[in-house]
Amino acid sequence: FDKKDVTVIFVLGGPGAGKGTQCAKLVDEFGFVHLSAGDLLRSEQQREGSQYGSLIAEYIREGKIVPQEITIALLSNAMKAALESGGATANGGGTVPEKHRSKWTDGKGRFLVDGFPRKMDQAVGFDEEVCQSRFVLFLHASEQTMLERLLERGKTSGRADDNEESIRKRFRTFEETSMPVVEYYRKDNKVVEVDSMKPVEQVTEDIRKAVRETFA
Ligand code: UP5
Ligand code: MG
Repeated sequence: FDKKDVTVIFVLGGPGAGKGTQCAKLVDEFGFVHLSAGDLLRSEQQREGSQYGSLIAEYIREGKIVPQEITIALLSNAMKAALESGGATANGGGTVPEKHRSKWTDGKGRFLVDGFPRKMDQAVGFDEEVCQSRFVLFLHASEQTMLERLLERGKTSGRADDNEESIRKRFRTFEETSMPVVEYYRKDNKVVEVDSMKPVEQVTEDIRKAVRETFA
């Protein structure tokens, strides 16, 4: 697909910051297509015949970043599929209120890319091979808050990385490897930061406000 036909917003934040939760809310409201890099990797891991299954499982358990080629290919294929099915256009992705349409490049595929890029090589690779993001939404929460959320979710999530040992490794990777990506975009004035420790509805409202201010 053509870069000009897509608008991409990256949604970043530490493990358990609420990326998936907030993306789901924004999908309802703005008709974005939500692509979670972690979800795409988990489903590739489980796909029968995948040559990357055991590699992905190992990286996720260790909280390490899967080689960028794999993740970028999964994302770019998912974007292509959404565009071809019409699922990512203004009319296909959900009901987009009239007042928001021009802001979201009407008629083009609009994507919320959740949990990506989280390493510098991914950021550069995606920019070059797929497209540049319109902006980056950064959800901030303390490690204590994120740890509590993930341990709670771990009781039922079935995620192989929702245990304290993996969570600590994910935190370390986030600080050492992913925060530099956020700082890189900050220098570009592309980051919209929101406090994600408030109740879900309040965070969503703060995101709306911040986005509105950014595009006013
Ligand atoms: N919750 C959410 N918001 C709340 C709020 N405001 N108040 C109270 N509770 C709130 O939320 C987590 C939990 O908190 C939920 O129970 C929720 O109800 C509650 P969620 O929205 O799921 O948070 P999210 O930020 O999406 O957390 P997630 O665990 O998905 O973040 P990670 O970044 O750790 O996971 P992801 O799936 O993105 O990646 C997993 C692994 O895949 C990585 O560690 C890595 O190994 C690999 N990966 C790559 O290698 N490359 C990539 O590009 C991406 C992933
Ligand atoms: Mg998530």
